[in-house]
Amino acid sequence: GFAASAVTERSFIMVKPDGVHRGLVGDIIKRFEQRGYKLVGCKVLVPSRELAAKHYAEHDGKPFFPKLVDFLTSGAVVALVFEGKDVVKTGRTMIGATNPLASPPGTIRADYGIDVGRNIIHGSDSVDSAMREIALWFRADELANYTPVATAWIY
Ligand code: ABT
Ligand code: MG
Repeated sequence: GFAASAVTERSFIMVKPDGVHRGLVGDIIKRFEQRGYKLVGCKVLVPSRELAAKHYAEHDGKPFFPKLVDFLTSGAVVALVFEGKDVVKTGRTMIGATNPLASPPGTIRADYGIDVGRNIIHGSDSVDSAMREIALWFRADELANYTPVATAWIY
């Protein structure tokens, strides 16, 4: 309704090196903006192996882990934080399945990818993961607190 609600759920979204090299950054940000999500963090960096390994700590020891770290550190990524209602779950729905070939049409991975090792984008898989990942990739003073004028038309 017309009362501005305070929806503070946040997700960590990252355009992976393949997405940056292919020029998909603008399109990915646009999809989240147009859905109604608020961009509160944004930076471009080439991740260190230490940062990549911490990000994917849940996969440490699995056979694909070294290649995964190689891939994530192979170029620039764009680290993003989006905020808004149900952004963690809805972000995962917008992103699609881990394997782009199994991802439904209209999802980011299906629209741009065909390989599980080049799946363009990361999104936090739970609110707890989001908090861990945001703290890993951003300092508190790198996140912006503001109320967009359009909020009353989204909520
Ligand atoms: P992320 O958003 O990158 O975490 O992907 P998602 O949560 O959809 O899938 P998970 B299971 O977390 O995969 C992490 C990365 O590992 C790659 N992967 C995964 C493989 O290469 N082989 C595998 O068998 C599995 C399970 C895919 C994911 N990203 N990349 N690049
Ligand atoms: Mg994951």
